Amino acid sequence: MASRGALIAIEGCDRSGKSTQAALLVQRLRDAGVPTELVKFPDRTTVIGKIIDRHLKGDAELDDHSIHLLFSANRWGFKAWMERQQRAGVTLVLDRYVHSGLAYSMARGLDVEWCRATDIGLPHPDLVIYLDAPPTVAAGRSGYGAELYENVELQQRVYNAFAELQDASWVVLDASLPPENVAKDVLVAAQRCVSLP
Ligand code: DGP
Repeated sequence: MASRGALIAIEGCDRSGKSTQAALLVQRLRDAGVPTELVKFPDRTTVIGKIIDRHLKGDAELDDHSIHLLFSANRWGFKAWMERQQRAGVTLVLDRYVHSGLAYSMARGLDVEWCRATDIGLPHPDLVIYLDAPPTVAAGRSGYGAELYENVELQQRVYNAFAELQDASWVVLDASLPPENVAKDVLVAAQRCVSLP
């Protein structure tokens, strides 16, 4: 029987380089023969994900508690699939996960314990890699400002919330460095829970 696949969450503020790093990590693990899948949250293709997408594009106004619940529900929609993959020995690299759910809702002023409750029961990440990019660095990157939460004031609050959520188990990387350097450190960190041949 295959040994259980790992769950690696890559977290950070908008434009901190998560999607680039998540894709690179998936590629490097696959190249090393580790069965790996990428999961991006929010997944905008599901029924709930489509509502989230409209909200982020300013096309569907939802209050902060409702949107928090929808982001959480979007993750719940993948619980059974994630568990099946892990049981089959597939490692999952998550581009955002439950800590994004907390940080963005905290930044909008919601109670952290209320927010945490909605994700209780989802699979726990084996590793959280946090890409630390101060909002002023991220704001200079291409495409910034296209969606609802992409403004420096809110991103500063998200950044502060991530700082509050961090614990000693997180691997915190300086995301203002060139992507190749960050990628090397991401791969080293991943080896805490994935053994490479
Ligand atoms: P992304 O597709 O990774 O750029 O995420 C879209 C936006 O949604 C981004 O501004 C971060 C925000 N976001 C991601 N996950 C969550 C979540 O679980 N809760 C809330 N409130 N916002 C989230």
